[in-house]
Amino acid sequence: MNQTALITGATSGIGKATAEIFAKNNIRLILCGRRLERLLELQEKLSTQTEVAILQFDVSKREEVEKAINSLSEKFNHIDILINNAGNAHGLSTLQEGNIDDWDKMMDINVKGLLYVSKAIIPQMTKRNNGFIVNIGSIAGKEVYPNGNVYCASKHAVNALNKAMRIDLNKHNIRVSGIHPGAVETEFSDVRFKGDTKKAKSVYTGYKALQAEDIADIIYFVISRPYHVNIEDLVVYPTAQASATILNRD
Ligand code: NDP
Ligand code: 8X3
Repeated sequence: MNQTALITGATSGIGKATAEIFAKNNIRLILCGRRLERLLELQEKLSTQTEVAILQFDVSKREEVEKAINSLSEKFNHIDILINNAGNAHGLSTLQEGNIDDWDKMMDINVKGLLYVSKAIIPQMTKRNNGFIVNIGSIAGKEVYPNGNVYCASKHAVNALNKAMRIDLNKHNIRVSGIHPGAVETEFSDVRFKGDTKKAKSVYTGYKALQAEDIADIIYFVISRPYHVNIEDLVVYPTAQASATILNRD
């Protein structure tokens, strides 16, 4: 085992599936999220395959981020791969009807959270002139769709920050990749619709949505290329989806 990855949002969906495929491939793991029980459960499960540390923190709380990352033991404090995955949509409505608390959450978690975590980890990568950052964006960062406004803005920011990292970290030999999925069947829509499971389920009915494992496979492919190969940007749709609003349902 010679690589360590820190994954934000490892308690569910894409982050959890990424932890699973990384564990299978013997990558040492630092699993992050707010839900401690889930972190402990996953740690126990994956510890049969690799070494696993957990960090419970809210990415949008700057001090929590710094404290958590500074608390890593020596064994886990050499992070080769950072997967900036934590994030969600909160609400789906026009701007004029939008909920400002939802806007704050999306900008604080999806944008500022990604920055706080990156800022805490990048210095060790620049010092070593080595490292890999994978930013999970979205098709919402490539186009704007009705009622998506602030979530789309947050993911456009992730897309911009991904490009900015490529530029700023270039002289430090650090690889940076953005992965931008379309519809993935996770807890994403439960969060967006605040626990309205019927509404959430309807997002994924009538076609085969991407599964978290599909994106995790791609993340593993991206990080396992030879070091001189950097896949900058990938947009990944389910076959049935042509854009955020064009879905070929049964
Ligand atoms: P899930 O809701 O299943 O997972 C979201 C993860 O983010 C959870 O592990 C959650 O952990 C973590 N998270 C959310 N808020 C915070 C916070 N404040 N602090 C720390 N962790 C947080 O959704 P997905 O797996 O689908 O989403 C993962 C990423 O993929 C997100 O960035 C999302 O925007 C993006 N994406 C998703 C798509 C989809 O259709 N599902 C499509 C395109 C992009 P916890 O609650 O334990 O803190
Ligand atoms: C999640 C996909 O289309 O709901 O980022 O924005 S979408």
